[in-house]
Amino acid sequence: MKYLSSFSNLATLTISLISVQSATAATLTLDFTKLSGLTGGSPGQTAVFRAEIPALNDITSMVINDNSQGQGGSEGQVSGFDLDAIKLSSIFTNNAADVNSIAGLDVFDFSSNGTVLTLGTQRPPEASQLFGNIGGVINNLVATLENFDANSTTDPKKIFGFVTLGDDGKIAFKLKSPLSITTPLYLYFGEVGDNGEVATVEVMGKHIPEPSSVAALSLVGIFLGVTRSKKNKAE
Ligand SMILES: [Ca+2]
Ligand SMILES: [Ca+2]
Ligand SMILES: [Ca+2]
Repeated sequence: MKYLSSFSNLATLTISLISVQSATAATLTLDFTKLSGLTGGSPGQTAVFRAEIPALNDITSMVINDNSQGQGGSEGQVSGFDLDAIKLSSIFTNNAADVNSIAGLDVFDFSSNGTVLTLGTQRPPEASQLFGNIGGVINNLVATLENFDANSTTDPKKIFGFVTLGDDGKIAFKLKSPLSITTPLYLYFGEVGDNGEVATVEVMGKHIPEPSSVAALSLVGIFLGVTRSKKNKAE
């Protein structure tokens, strides 16, 4: 009976140590790479960037922040980063021309339920509003964030297919449901015009412990469990 009791304590302790470790929340700033070539509508001049998302638990949101420092691109309604589309995929590509045809995960909701747009500022001369939103909410009939299809122009008859964040603006994507990644995935996003505007990308999730750290924690748990059971016997 005593043996069974000690074993049960040990198992409980080991599991609780692991769950404490796996619950470590993190906001990761991702590094990204510019793909070869361009894509988009007509004219199609969307530069595509790829970031690798490491293994994470319960990813709830991603944020794209304009980091152009007021440089690059044009002014007025297209000031700052011009987001054509965003896609999360298990497929790796180096070619912007491929990004529309690779399969994407169904994780984004481009309505106001799944996006929070924080508009930045316009460079003068200012327009009535930044492009691709209505009153600070994404107008996805115009932005089409599921498609790398932007017409890279400020011609009012042709401008289409993206949302402009403004200088220091940002857009947060709340995923449809928390996502766990056990093998790395690729996040692709497009900047209309390929004209020097840049962004930072953040992912909010929880670290998955490395297999080696789980093993180490199990050993710590066993050691503590044995020490504790010896102490209990002495009492
Ligand atoms: Ca711009
Ligand atoms: Ca688009
Ligand atoms: Ca641009």
